[in-house]
Amino acid sequence: MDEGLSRRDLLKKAGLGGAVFLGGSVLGHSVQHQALAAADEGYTNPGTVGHSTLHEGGATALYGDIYSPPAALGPDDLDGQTFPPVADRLPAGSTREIEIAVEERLIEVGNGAHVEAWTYNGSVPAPILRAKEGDLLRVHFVNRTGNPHNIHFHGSHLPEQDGWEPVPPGGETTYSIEAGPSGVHPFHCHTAPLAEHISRGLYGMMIVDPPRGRPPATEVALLLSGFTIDEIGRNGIVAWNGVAGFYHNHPIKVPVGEPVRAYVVNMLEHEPLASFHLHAETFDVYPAGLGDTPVFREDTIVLGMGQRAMIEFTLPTVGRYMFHPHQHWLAERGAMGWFAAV
Ligand SMILES: [Cu+2]
Repeated sequence: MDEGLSRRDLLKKAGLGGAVFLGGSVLGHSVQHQALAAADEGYTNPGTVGHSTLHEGGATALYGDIYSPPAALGPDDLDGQTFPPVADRLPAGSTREIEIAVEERLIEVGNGAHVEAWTYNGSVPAPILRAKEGDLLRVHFVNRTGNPHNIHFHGSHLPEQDGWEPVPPGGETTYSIEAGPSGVHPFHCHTAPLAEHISRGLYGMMIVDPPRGRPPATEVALLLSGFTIDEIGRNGIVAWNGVAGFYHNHPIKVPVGEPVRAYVVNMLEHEPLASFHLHAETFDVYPAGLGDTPVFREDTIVLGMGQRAMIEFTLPTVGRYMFHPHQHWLAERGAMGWFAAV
């Protein structure tokens, strides 16, 4: 266990040594995003105060101390999880080699809240995977822990490549999966007891692009999950992309008047249902990201465990648009966030 590593170090490490598609960047973010960040330098959420006040006895943090992000995390430190990598252009039917190692890490999921996590490639959630429909994924899996683990992908693939069989400590295997259908699919450990293996951090999302791609948009990834803090079987912290309150303190900047596409995944263990609610605007919903026409339009979608959606919207005026699960006890444990249309 690398107890000396901060969350920031881990994210950096994941960016350098995480799952790698040969010929493509996994954790890069778009040029467009960089331009937005530059245009809105110094944006802060006026409703949030630092944690030090709380430690000195003043209960001024909006949702409590551990529900704020670690003090060491800066506004850009979650970019690798927030902005999915752009799919590289390989010929149709290409093979992508992916390395995934299970490692134990002490991670900081909220301000001062540390979790003994089981991770894919050092981060929770795992680095985002991206492929094109029909690509052959060769997933080289190594278990560098003292417990059995594995990796099971949602979507369609051969049943013998389904990843439910445990890989023993020190063991390795290779899964061969044809990416598809196009959409957004979670992957997670499927070793018993499942609730523990998932709530300790073994999950992530894979975005599968249709062969001809999708229309241009600013793309955002939002994976909801939870962490055990003081009571087994209960989410002491609930977070988007693994860090409590991150998007509350650091709104996700998107361009005003331009299309936004968000991949929203629910991996929240111990809760029968979660949801995603956007304030002040509605969005088109593609359940599981399937198909190329939206199925309905909403401002709130309900997601069971493992369910996900691709949503598309345009924020018409400059301002902050709140998002959170509409189960407010989940929002208040760290899953509040904002889009900032700039
Ligand atoms: Cu596991």
